[in-house]
Amino acid sequence: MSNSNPYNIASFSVDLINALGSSHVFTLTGGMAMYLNRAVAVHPGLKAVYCQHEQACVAAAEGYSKAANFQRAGFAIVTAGPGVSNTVTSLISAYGDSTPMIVLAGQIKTQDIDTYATRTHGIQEIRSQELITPCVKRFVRLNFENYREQLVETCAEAFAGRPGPVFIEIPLDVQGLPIGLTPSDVAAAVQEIRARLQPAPLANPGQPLLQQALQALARASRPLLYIGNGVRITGQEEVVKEFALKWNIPVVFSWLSFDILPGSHPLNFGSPGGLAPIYANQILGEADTIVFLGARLDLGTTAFQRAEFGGQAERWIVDIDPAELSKFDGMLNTKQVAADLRGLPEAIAGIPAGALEQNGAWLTHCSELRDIYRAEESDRLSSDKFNVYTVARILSTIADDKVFVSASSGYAEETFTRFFTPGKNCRFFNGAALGAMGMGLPNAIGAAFGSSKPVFCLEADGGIMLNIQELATLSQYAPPGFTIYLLNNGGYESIRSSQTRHFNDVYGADADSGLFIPDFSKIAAAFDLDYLRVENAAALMNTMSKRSDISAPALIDLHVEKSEYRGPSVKTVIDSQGRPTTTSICEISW
Ligand SMILES: Cc1ncc(C[n+]2csc(CCOP(=O)(O)OP(=O)(O)O)c2C)c(N)n1
Ligand SMILES: [Mg+2]
Repeated sequence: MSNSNPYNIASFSVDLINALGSSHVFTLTGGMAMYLNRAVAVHPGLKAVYCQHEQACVAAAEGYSKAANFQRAGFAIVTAGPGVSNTVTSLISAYGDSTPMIVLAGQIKTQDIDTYATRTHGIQEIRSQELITPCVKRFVRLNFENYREQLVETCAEAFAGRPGPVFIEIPLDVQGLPIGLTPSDVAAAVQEIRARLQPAPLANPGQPLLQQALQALARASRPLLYIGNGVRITGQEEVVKEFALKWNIPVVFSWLSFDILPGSHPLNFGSPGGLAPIYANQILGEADTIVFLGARLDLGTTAFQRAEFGGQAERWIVDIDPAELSKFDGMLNTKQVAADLRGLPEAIAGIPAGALEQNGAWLTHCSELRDIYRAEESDRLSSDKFNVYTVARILSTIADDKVFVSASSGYAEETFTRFFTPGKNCRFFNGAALGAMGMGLPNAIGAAFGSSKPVFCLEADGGIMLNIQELATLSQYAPPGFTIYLLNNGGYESIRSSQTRHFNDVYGADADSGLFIPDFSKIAAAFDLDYLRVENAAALMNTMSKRSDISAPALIDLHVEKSEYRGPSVKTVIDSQGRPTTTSICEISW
C-alpha cells in the first residue's frame, strides 16, 4: 500500500488496481497526472515501467495481460490531453482482442473543464470522453462524491463478461483530494469487485443450449471443435482439452488461441481461414457438426465468407457478446448460443459417457489429410533461402516454455503466425484484431513483466520504427532472456508485393521508393543493446544456442529474403463489373 500522506483518491485508485493483481504499471509522467505519478512512485509493491510514448504504455499493458493469460489487468497511467490521445490506437487494439485493462488518466481541474464547446480551452484539455468512449468498454470521469463506487464498478467492468479496457479519468483536483479512507479499506473494495464478477451460482441463461451444443458434438460422426480465445479468457483451456480428448474430437483454432495445444498434439488440426494450411480448411469443410467456442470469426478468418465457414455442418456459435452472435442471424443450420464459457464444466458433466473410439475413422481421416499436406508443404518450401518461413520453423524447435510476441502486420504477422508451431507451455500472441504496425515491441516489453518466461519478440524493420523509442525502455529494464528477432527485408515488403501485383509499381515501401531504412546496428548501439546480424539459418541456430534465459536483451537483425511465402490463401479477383471478390475458402491455393 502506498505511504503518500495524506491518503488521497490517486493513491486509493492505484492501491486498488494493484490489489486486484496488476503487479506493474506502464506509464509516462505529466503535470495533469502528478498525484497519480506520485502514488506510483511511493508505492512499496507496485512496480513502475516508464515507457517513452503513451501508445507504448497502453500496448505494454496489453502485452502484460495477454502474457498473463488475460487473468490480470494491464495497467497504464497517462497524463491529460496528448497523453490521452496517444493511447487511442492501443486501446482499440485491446478492445478488439478483449484484453482486460485499466487506464488511469489525468485531466484539468473539474471546475476548469470546458462547457463552451470551444476548440481549445484548458491547458492540455481535450474532449477525452468523446474521443475515448468508442475505444473502450467504459469511460468514466471520477468525482469526489462517489469516486469509490465509480472505481469499483469500472474496475469490475474490465473483467466482466467479455473483458476489455476501461478508462478512468481523474481530474487533478479529484486526484489530490484527501479522503477518509485508508489503505486498509482497499481490501473491502477488492472484495466488492470480486463479488460482482462471480455471481453464485453462475448466472448463465445460455447454459441449456451450451449443453445441447456439446451433446450434438458428442453424437456427431464428423465433429469439430473450434476453439477461440474466449476459452483462454474464461480459463477453460484444460476443461476443453480434456473434453476433446475424452471424445476424440479434432480441434481447430483461431490465430489468438492456437497455442492452447502444442502443434505436435494429435488432435491439433491448425487454424482454418483465408490464409491457412489446406488440411485445416478441408476438415472444416467436411465436418458434420462444429461447435465454435468464444471466437469472433472476423472477416480475415472467414475470408469474407461467414455463411460458408463450415457452413455445410450443423454450426453452434457460442459467444458471450450478443453483437458477435448477431452476425449469424438468419444463417442456415446455425444456432447462436449466448453463454458464458465458465459454464462448460457443468455442461460437459451433463453428457452421458460413451465409447471413446466413436470418432476413430473421422480422426484417422483428418490425421491422414494433415500428414499428406504437411509433407507436401515441407517439400514445397524446403530451400536454402533464409526467409520468414525458415525463421518460423527454426524458432518452433525451441518454443517450449517461452512467450512469443509477433508484430501485428506484415510478414512477421502473417507468415510467422502461419508457420510457427507452438511448443509445450508456450504462449504466442500478437495484436490480432487491429493489425497495427508498431505494437510488437511494446506488447513484448509488457509480456516480459506479465510472465516469468523469456520473451521472443518477432518484429519487422518497418513496424518497429513506429515505436523504436521503446528500445530505451527495453534497455532500462533489461528483462532477462528478452530477444528481438527483427525480420529485416529492406522495407514494407508485404506492401511492396501487393503494389507490384496490383499496379506493377512501388510507392513509399522501400529504399528505392522513398522510405529510409536505418542501419539497425547503429540503432542498437544508440540504445545500448547487444546486436547481431544474421544472414542464414546456420547462423540463426548458432546464435540461438548461445543465448539463454538469463542473457541480456539483444536485437538480432535477421536479413531475410524479400519475396515471401505466405502459404495457401484465398485470392482477390476482380469480377466482370470491376468489383473485388474473394475466392472460396474451400479452394485456397499456393
Ligand atoms: C499503423 C499502421 N500503418 C500502416 C499499416 C499498413 N501496413 C500493413 S503491413 C505494412 C508494412 C509493414 O512492413 P514491415 O513491418 O517491415 O513488414 P513486412 O511487410 O516487410 O514483412 C504496412 C505499411 C499498418 N498495418 N499499420
Ligand atoms: Mg519489412
